[in-house]
Amino acid sequence: MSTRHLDISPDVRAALASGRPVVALESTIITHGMPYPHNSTMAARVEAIIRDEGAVPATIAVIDGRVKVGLSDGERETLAQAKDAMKLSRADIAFAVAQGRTGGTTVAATMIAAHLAGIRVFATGGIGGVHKGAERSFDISADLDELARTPVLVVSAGAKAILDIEKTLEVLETRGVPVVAFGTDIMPAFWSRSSPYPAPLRLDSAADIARFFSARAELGISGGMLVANPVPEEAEIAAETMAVHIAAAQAQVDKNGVTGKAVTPTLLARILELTGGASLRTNIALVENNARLAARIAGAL
Ligand code: PSU
Ligand code: MN
Repeated sequence: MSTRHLDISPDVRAALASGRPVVALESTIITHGMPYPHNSTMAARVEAIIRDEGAVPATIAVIDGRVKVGLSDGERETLAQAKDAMKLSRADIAFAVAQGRTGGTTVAATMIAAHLAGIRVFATGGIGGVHKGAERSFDISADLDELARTPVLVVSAGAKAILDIEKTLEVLETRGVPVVAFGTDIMPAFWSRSSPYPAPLRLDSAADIARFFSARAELGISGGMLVANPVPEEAEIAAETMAVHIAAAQAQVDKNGVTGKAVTPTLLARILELTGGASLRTNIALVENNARLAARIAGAL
């Protein structure tokens, strides 16, 4: 393991050296998850929220072959406007490094870079997981494998409701990834606060989550864990409303033969259209909410 391909920003480096809390942020949500300029304002807001909570944000991306841990305002804006950015996961982050390319890092690739830099807490919107129809398509996100192997705590709003949440929970359990719902007994479903599935574990404070994470490490249990933080009530879209749009978006993806990396961004973009922008507002609200909790957990650690 070497950090020779990493550029850690001065403020992130200083925070890590002095043991102050740092929260990693992904960038596929910037390059592929939201349209410009919403992606740009979201990315800046989320960083500000983390600073307000007394932690230092470290947005992670690959720019011209360098793994950036902590972006300048200019770099963040360049990424938000980039038209040819790759979507980088475990399989291809090193490709982008070797070829001098630029890309947004998924949950999996962000975990890899965060761990290399020594960051333990990471906030995102929703993780990738087992797609609906995976029994035919075999489409299971590399995020799940990464959670099983890399010791980073990921705060999300659950698995995106475009996924098969039940199968996603099964895979996480098999791979030994704890799923902790924050302040609820029910697994949240990204745009909605609830799903038909009970949460595997529940904790009600950032300090309790930090203690759980530390206990895992002390027991020598490898890998990361997932915190599922329900979207704030005022930003929620009812699960029944979302189900209709998700089904329509999924049908279109199936009909058009969309596969691989393109599936998640295509579904998200179609759902944005179908909800007339409401899904985007909710997505932004839940990312902000996750950043706040992640900063508190990082503080508690
Ligand atoms: N959550 C969002 N928007 C996104 C993603 C998550 O609110 O764009 C991204 C994350 O980067 C996640 C990726 O890791 O989608 C999953 O992609 P795939 O299903 O192809 O593994
Ligand atoms: Mn996939």
